[in-house]
Amino acid sequence: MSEAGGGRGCGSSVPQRAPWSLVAATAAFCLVSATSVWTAGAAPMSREERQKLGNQVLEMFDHAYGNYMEHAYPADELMPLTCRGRVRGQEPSRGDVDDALGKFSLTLIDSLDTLVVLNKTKEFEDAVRKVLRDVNLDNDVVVSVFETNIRVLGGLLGGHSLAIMLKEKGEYMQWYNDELLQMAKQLGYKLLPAFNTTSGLPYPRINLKFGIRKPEARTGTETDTCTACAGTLILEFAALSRFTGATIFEEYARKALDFLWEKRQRSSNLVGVTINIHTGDWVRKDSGVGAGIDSYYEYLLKAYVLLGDDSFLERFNTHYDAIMRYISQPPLLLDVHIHKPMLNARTWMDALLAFFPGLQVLKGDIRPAIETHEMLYQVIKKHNFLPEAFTTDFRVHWAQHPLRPEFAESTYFLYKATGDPYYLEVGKTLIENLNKYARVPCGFAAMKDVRTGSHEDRMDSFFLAEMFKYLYLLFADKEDIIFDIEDYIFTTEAHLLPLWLSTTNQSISKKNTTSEYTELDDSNFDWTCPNTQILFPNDPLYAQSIREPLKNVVDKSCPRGIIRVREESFRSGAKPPLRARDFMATNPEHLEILKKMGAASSIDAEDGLRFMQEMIELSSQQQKEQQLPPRAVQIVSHPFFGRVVLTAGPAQFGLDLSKHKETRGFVASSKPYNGCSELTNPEAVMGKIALIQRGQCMFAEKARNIQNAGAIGGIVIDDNEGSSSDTAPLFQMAGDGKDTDDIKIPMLFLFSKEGSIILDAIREYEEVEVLLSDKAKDRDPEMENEEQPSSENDSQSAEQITSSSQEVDLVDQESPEESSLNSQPESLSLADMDNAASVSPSEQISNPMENHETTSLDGECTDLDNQLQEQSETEEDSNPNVSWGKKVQPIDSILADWNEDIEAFEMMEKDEL
Ligand code: DMJ
Repeated sequence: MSEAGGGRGCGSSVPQRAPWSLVAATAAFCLVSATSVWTAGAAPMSREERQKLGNQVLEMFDHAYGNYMEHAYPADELMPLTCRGRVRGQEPSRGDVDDALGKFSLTLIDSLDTLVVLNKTKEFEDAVRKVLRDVNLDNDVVVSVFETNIRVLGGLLGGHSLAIMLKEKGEYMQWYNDELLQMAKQLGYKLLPAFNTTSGLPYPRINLKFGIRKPEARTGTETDTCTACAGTLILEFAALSRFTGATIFEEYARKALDFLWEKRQRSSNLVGVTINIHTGDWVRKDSGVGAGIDSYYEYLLKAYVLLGDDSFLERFNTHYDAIMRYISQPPLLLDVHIHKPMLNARTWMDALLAFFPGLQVLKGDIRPAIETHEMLYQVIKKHNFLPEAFTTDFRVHWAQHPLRPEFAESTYFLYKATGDPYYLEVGKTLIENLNKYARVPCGFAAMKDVRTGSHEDRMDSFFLAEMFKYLYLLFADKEDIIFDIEDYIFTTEAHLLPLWLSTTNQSISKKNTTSEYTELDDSNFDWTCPNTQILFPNDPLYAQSIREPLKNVVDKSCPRGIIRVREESFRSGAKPPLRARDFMATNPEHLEILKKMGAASSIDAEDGLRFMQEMIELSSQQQKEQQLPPRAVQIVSHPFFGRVVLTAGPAQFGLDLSKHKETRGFVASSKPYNGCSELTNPEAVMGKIALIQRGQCMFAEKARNIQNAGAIGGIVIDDNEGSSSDTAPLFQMAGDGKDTDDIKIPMLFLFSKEGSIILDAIREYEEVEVLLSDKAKDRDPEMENEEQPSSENDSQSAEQITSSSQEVDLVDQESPEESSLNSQPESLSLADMDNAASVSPSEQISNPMENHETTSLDGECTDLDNQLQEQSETEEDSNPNVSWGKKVQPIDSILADWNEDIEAFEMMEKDEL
């Protein structure tokens, strides 16, 4: 494998072709790729086994891509549960997530270079022809500038990069004449009006047809954008400029980056999550490496690799130093305040930060990469996937998982850097989990709730752009790929850009930029690469020794306070500060402490700030924990075999599925369908699970009627057409205000969209069997034994592959926290109150304010926690930037700070990733 080459201090002078031409985005830019030197630790994986896994990835890609092309194309995305295309405007809006959809066959464009990496050259050629024939970039639709850049512009450029590579090889794409590049240029010009701000930061959204200014544009009034949104353009825009010679794109992207750099918080060198595009003021002053900022950092380092411009590396190193000083609390990465970087801003982490270990590998900082990756892997082992957000004590904070690729990306980079076969085993687990829990007959479905295993009718384009690439490359040998992957760099969407661009059309570099990098003292910057002999000092067990102490980090972790605790005052005998979780409004001593906070000294002010933050976090955590634990309706009969899991709401009466075993049975529609009177078809529902339509009488009445007819359970389907758990909050079906003890059968509620999946299945297959439970069960042989031996299509052959890969016992893997969660009285979250008001009086829902319980935060502390605690003490003691806490602030400014922080917290709670 190749060595890092080029650049300052990395062993050789600037090479002829590209500063990092041997670096390869596929391996650590500063590391010798170590795949061949590994001799001990995790058992090596044979070539045969790696090939088998690589083939499995190919088959999975075919299943995802084939179903998209067959059932969704030319729509932007596949809806894998209903097996059709997602067309914006035809489905209920999902908010910001829909801004990626521009009616431009997003998944096809995002998949282009994946086809070549996976050696599907013929399919690539067909796909390029389809893009050129069918895709229209001039639709009257408002799209996200960031998403359009990374997925569509990046997809077209990645496609072009590999098209010219193939053409040069002389076999495929001989007809190709830069058509994808022309489309990319057209799109680039469409995005440029977004940069028409005094700051040079782009508007977050643009209308593809009307731009920003025109009244028809329906956009252009936004004032804020996220840092990643403004700072993740340089690779695509510079590539476009260098491919075409049109310098304007690179100039605009550089200007936006320069502005962000200017606006960094000068004492911490951190950036906030959102910024005002006109004034440059930070709107959200919390700072992490995940949602909202992530790829800004990624693009600084990769811009240096691709463009060879030192200023990007200087900036990256400055930020990286700040990240490692404040945000990195190994193995955690926790958001902090940019002005008060020793204050953690959250008690949870988001799934997007899983890319960071991969970036650390590219930087050459392997130890923390191994640590964070291992922590994330432990979370995955607990929940099968990385939940969108999880707390510092590793409980689920947001339970969705839209098949994000970041963890696979980091796994790949770590494998390339360490050669440790452990990472191959990690990849194997990812493959198994995808097949076991996310695979559905028509593609792969996002997880709606990793705790119940329920699905969402969603397969994002990044799943094809990134996940399959990284998984395939993880198991591939050099000869398995038809070109040298190390000649390219991965964009944040894993699109490939050739490193030779660094020496093409260079004249625009630094033109019109305001970079101040020359003024910086670069004595702290890493200009040299870590020596792998020191990192792995003849010790192939190096990576393992870093992982070992973290093996039980998730299971045995202790809750961590949201603010690193100021320990020195305890040591000097002072009373420990009042913590929000201990506060009692009836305790006069507590009230006295509260009064003092913020008034007397900076220490009290610090306690006050912590207390307020904790209160907000605690209350939000409590709300979350009391949110309704959803139930699952799992279709277990052919051809679903347990693969489709629908999110259902429970009832306040009847059999409680969280306490009892699941109920399994065939479904039958009741007559009358509303179930409001004695059933006229008792013979049809006897011993089955009755389907009843919502409305016209109380839920309990429906339940009694179907129970009297002999049903063993009931599913109420919403009569409000188009409703879905994707867009409406779940609620629990209330009783009728009387004694409902007579109702013994389980009752679940499905919104109309989920209900129609069952009704469609009945129409197609007649006999449909479902499992009602609180958590989807792993497929068991019983679910499988009806499977057709002769596979007629991709999905069936795919089922066979997965069924042979693992059969798992029906073990309930519920964690103690989850079981306490599930056993809590069910109630709506406060956020659901508005919606509750619209529920008809006959179908009341429970009062969220009743049964308000606090989940215990106590837990057994591990050595690691103590170590972490000690580490934070040390950091704080030695950190020169903690001086903010040592000044006495006037009360007004403290209160203003409090308000600012409270607002920031409130906004964070509303976050969408
Ligand atoms: C991708 O679209 C890109 O990786 C982006 O930078 C953020 N994450 C999504 C996938 O999770």
